[in-house]
Amino acid sequence: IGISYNDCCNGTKCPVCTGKCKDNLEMLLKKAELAMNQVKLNGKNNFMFFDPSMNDAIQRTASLQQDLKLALKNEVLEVYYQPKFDLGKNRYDGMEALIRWNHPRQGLVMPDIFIPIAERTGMIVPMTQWLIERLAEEMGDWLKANPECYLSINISASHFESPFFLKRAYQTLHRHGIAPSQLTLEITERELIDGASNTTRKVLQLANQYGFKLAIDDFGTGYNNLARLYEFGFELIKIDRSLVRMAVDKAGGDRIFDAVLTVANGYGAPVLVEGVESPADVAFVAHRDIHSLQGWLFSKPISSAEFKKFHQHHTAHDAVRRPINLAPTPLGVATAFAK
Ligand code: G
Ligand code: G
Ligand code: MN
Repeated sequence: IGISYNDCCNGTKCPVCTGKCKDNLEMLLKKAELAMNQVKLNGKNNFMFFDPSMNDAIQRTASLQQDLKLALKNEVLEVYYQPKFDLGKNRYDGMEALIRWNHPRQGLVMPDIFIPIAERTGMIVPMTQWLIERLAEEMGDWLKANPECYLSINISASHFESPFFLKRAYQTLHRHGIAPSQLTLEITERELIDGASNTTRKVLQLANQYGFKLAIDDFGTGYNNLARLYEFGFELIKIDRSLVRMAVDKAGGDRIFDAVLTVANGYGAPVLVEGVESPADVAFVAHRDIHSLQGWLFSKPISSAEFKKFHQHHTAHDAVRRPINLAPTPLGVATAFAK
């Protein structure tokens, strides 16, 4: 519900009133609608009073929305890739694709801003289709040369309403000669909150049938029904970076981390820890039952051109397979706790 009210005294009570500030009915309804839209943006099921700042916010979103439509059409979005480091193999073996938008006037716009817009406007599914096409072009050679490596993309609940995207994804990969098992779909624990719904279950089953792998993203932050998550059968569980921060930076945080890790391990799937930023973080995860790591210590998300250099560097240092951007190198540590 959005609420606007006519606070003009209409010249009867207020000494400064000009009588011109009285809104007409149309204006009042418009303001109520803006307030209601704001409620929807904040997660529905609430009410809000109109505030003049809403005009600006709505206008900004509307213009971003227009620009995003053009960006998708003109293919000016970019894909960045962030490596995942496998501790057992002692090398990186996966890359997470993350979309970036280089806006002509605003500069780099991050997905936290534009993904919600894409979701509300139905652009998210075409965007994912575009993304998979781009991945196949940019990373196809690497995937084919390294069958044990994989790419992952992020999927949100709005994809569950258009399961057709799975078929398109399969066809795109097939056309490029890439195995579907080399694509992992990451879904945040939060997005699975309505996991009871048949739609979610069916779409995830379908994804499995096409041969894609499934991962739970941001594990430990979604308040999910743990028994229900078990039914989905995920192949990778990614522990949210906030838990590592807490474990390393806050007294007693390690106990919570360990409790979450125990639950994650309980599903029987490999566990990845996100947001590994420093040697102290590596030291913390060492000797715990963790399969792979992702974070700035290994590499920030990089463009496909940078990835080529990254890959060459790794191939050149094949014997040690030392992650780049690593100073001081935790190689000793990584080797020490490689299973
Ligand atoms: O690195 P980064 O700021 O890109 O990512 C911020 C958030 O945006 C992450 O939670 C990530 O999962 C999400 N994100 C990035 N790219 C995509 C995408 O292609 N699709 C969806 N649904 N989310 C994405
Ligand atoms: O939610 P998801 O796991 O898809 O998010 C990936 C997000 O995490 C991206 O925004 C990416 O830029 C960010 N990220 C990746 N590695 C690190 C890290 O080591 N530290 C922090 N703070 N963020 C990271
Ligand atoms: Mn992710």
